[in-house]
Amino acid sequence: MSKISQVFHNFTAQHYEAFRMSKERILVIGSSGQIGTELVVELRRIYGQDNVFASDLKADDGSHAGPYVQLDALDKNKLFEIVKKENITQVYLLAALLSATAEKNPEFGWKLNMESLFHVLEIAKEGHIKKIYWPSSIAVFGPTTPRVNTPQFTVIEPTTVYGISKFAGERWCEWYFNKYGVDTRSLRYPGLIGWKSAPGGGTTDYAVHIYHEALKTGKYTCFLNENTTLPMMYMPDAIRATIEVMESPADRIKTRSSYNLAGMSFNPEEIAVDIRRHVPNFSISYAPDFRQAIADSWPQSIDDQKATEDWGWKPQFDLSRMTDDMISNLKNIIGK
Ligand code: NAD
Ligand code: AKB
Repeated sequence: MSKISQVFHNFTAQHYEAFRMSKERILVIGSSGQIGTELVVELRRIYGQDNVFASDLKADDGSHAGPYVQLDALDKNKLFEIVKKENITQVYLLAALLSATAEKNPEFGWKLNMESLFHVLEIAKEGHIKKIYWPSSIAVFGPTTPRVNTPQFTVIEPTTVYGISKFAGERWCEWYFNKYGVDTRSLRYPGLIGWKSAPGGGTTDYAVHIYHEALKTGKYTCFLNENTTLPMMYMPDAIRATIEVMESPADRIKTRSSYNLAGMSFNPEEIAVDIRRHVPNFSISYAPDFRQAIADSWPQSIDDQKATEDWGWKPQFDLSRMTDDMISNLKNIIGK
């Protein structure tokens, strides 16, 4: 069995050989962010370095191992130019303002999150792109949604700018699929946690910062209160889910808005207790800010049965396995 197929349990070595031979040309928009940094590496491993184009608003800092282009996702002409010039077949659109940042800049949050999606959907509708990945979020849910084991199909009344934009985006993805056959795929990610990249302005960011601070200073002040249970996922699971949903045969993707996706659920006190297995004197204090209200409007846990049934989703990391991996990798970086 190849190394890749050991990681991606859904696919065999033959699948990966087929992906490598498939001549896919992939553009990742927003590639310098928390997810893009890791996703690009994985996509390049599967499809070949030269077939995966990283792109971001940020200028090329020379750190990219493969092709990189500076691109504003709001610039449709330049986006179209790149798609045509590089024969792009798949776009992963990751550029967005996340929950906390969008709440502070609602107009621009709405503009970026919606217009960038329209540009990609329109270019796909005209037949220039075969497949689109666009992430949604647990932020689509609101205070009227059942909070425990939130079902795939339920009341959806988001109360944040970010959640409203994600919900609208889900409806547009489904509409472009139904109306024009655009092959849109999407996951409602929970809060994502990884050691390779920094989070970009969300309500769940504390669950990354806490590991860094535990190792650097032995203490952390959390902007959510101790009982705030939220759905979370370790980045290797999220990257695997993303590539699995994109590589599943089209007839297995029965939900064209966005799939619920679950990994684990915990609150700040529980993650602190788990970190103490490695850093016994770690202390946590609480100073909830405006992000508390956002977190209080989101689910505590997610029912992702549909993703399991349709394309075989299964998470691999729970809290303790994630903590072990985060701490051992961060120790190498931080030098403890
Ligand atoms: P991030 O903020 O870390 O990264 C976003 C990247 O997009 C940044 O590198 C930024 O420079 C870039 N960007 C911003 N504006 C741009 C523009 N106009 N043109 C091109 N690039 C631009 O975000 P992330 O955490 O990597 O999230 C990626 C996607 O996944 C977003 O749609 C987000 O809503 C979704 N998501 C993330 C999480 C999470 O926990 N990280 C959870 C749910 C959903
Ligand atoms: C955020 O907190 O905004 C993101 C998300 C769950 O969408 N991490």
